Amino acid sequence: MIYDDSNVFARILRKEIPAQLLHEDHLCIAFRDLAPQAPVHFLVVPKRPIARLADATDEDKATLGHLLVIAGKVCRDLGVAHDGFRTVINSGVRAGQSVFHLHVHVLAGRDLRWPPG
Ligand code: DGP
Repeated sequence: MIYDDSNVFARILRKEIPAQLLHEDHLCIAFRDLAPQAPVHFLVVPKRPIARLADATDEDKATLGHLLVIAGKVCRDLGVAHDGFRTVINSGVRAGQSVFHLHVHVLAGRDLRWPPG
């Protein structure tokens, strides 16, 4: 899929619209989800323009690994790592992806059922 940089996460990355930032480094940012599905719900978003996980390539390996490391770090910072958290990447319309800039959802702070939706 061709990356379209008018999506809302591209605009947050360009600081055109605000977000409740939890982390920023040279590869990614993490900020709270606008429509939280758990007491803690944040997104880890790479700075690289990747539309979907389905579009990731070998060149994205380090970035993708970094997103998961940061997911765990932010959970430790928020005090929810010990009790448990869930990471989710929706890739494509049928999986429920609505913003076409790859992102990792991180949910915590309540019991999470399995399988998800
Ligand atoms: P997905 O459906 O997997 O593409 O998830 C997109 C998530 O992005 C959804 O949980 C709501 C969140 N979201 C959408 N627009 C905004 C926004 O402007 N700010 C923030 N912080 N989150 C947003």
